[in-house]
Amino acid sequence: MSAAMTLPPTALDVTAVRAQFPILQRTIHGKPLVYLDNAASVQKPQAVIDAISGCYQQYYANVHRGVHALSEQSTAAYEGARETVRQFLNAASTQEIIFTRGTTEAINLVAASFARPRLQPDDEIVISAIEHHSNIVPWQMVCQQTGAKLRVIPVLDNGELDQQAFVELLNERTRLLGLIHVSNALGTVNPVQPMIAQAHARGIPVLLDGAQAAPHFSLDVQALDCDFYAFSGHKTYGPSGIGVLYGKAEWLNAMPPWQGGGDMIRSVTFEHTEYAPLPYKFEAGTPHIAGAIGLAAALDWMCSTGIQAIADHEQDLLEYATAQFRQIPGVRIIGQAAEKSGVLSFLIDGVHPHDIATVFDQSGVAIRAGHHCAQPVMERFGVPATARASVAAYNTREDIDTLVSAVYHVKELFG
Ligand code: 7TS
Repeated sequence: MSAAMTLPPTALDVTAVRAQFPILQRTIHGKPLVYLDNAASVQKPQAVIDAISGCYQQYYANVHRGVHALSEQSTAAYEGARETVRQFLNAASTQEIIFTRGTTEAINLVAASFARPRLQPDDEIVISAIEHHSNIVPWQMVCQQTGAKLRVIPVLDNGELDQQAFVELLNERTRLLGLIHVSNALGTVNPVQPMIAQAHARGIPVLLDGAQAAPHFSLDVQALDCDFYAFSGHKTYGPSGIGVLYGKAEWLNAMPPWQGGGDMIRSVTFEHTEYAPLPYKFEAGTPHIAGAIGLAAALDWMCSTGIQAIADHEQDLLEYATAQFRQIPGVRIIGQAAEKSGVLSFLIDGVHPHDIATVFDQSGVAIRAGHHCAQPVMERFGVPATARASVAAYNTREDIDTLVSAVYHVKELFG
């Protein structure tokens, strides 16, 4: 292949993208599927489906164990997947890439192994008012166990974090900043780079929840200089049950293992166990082998499709949808940050979001309605739930037109 052919395209060929997703051929209630629930989970391209079935059909065996050919091939593919993730995040070393079940498990690992042993009573963990529950509850649990306190950066009416309040929250007792990179409920893109710099200026390490950023952005953990970064495979066109924790080697080396078992040891006697080096120290037991291989295929798919091209296309769809929603009487958009990605959360006067989603479904339009595992965000904006449309590479302006028609249909039905 020539160098020119390996360069990612600058603009997205959406027709070609759509042709790679078999599920988009489906009809729902007799209507073509318009899948706009991508923030919950994204559909999978054929390349990912093939990578997973290829693993099981051609070379599957347990990893890091056998000397037989299949185990060696399987191990090479699994470790190759780790290298693909390293490149995707631009981490310095594969030692810093831990495979987990997803974002949730990655954050729980940091809470249990990094925060819990370090926290003293009255120490503080700072998070924001727009976190997903998976970046709230693990810290609450660790606070209960240690006597530390959770402090929360408030959110402004437009969905942006209050930066002045953020700076004032940081103090000599702050032990960690845990921050959502992109909000799943509002779409807000947080200004993580200056916020990390502010925290680091006070010696405070930072964890980023990248579950909603990894599907949309080109990431560089070294440029961000974050201490930990978490994301999920199923939101980046890969399988569910696999995700990633990136951690700086200096922290990971200093942290005790999280779970004990096979694969995370160098030697075991009843008196003493020597742990394996990074990253294996944090991967006890047989991992999700085909999941890691599928995730690598997904990240390869994103890179070859062009992450910037995907991002530009999604931004166009979001702006196209937002402009139309603003024109519809009785429709209110929740989350109007200057910088947004992927997500349009909204309400229709007098209609419960669950009814919106149910009527949409009859038109073949899949969205999510509810609190989006971000109940404090709902409380802050004084709503029990929102309806949420979220875009991916394969969505089109026609999908948005169908969405807008569905909104008018709901208004007619409930008007
Ligand atoms: N963090 C954010 C920002 C998320 O959006 C999600 C999932 C998670 C963490 C948890 O990821 P998991 O893969 O470990 O479950 N968000 C959503 C959502 O918005 N709708 O369904 C799942």
